[in-house]
Amino acid sequence: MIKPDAVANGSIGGILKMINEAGFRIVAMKYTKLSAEAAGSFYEVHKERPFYGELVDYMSSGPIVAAILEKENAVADFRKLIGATDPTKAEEGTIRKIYAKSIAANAVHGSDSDENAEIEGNFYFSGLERF
Ligand code: IDP
Ligand code: MG
Repeated sequence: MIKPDAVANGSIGGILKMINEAGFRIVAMKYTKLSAEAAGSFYEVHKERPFYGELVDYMSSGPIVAAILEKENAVADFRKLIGATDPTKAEEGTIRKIYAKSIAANAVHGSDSDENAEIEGNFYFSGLERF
């Protein structure tokens, strides 16, 4: 996902360029907006964490870009491309280092396992929306 802060400040193109240049294939993509309920459900695994309410408010605050990306070793390679959750700790040249504003508004989401990538892909896309 490209998160609301990055969409709002015109970073969609720059982020997609980095994703393309890193060798990911786009299987599905959409520009959409999460309701608070949908954001709460997407981030259900974090519901006990202190920032959950803030995260749900933020993720439903404006449009996002959702995509399914394909590549050999995609989960690990995408986490490497986006960098650490906290942009002040992200490596130079990573998407979050370049585009993220804060630990909460950190520009992009990446799945943390193949299993969650499957779940999160199904959250946004039906089979007919994948190419
Ligand atoms: P990740 O996105 O790097 O996998 P997670 O720990 O899974 O990081 O947290 C999910 C999202 O919750 C983060 O991307 C960020 O938007 C938000 N978040 C994480 N830690 C904090 C925090 O300490 N304060 C506010 N928001 C946070
Ligand atoms: Mg995570």
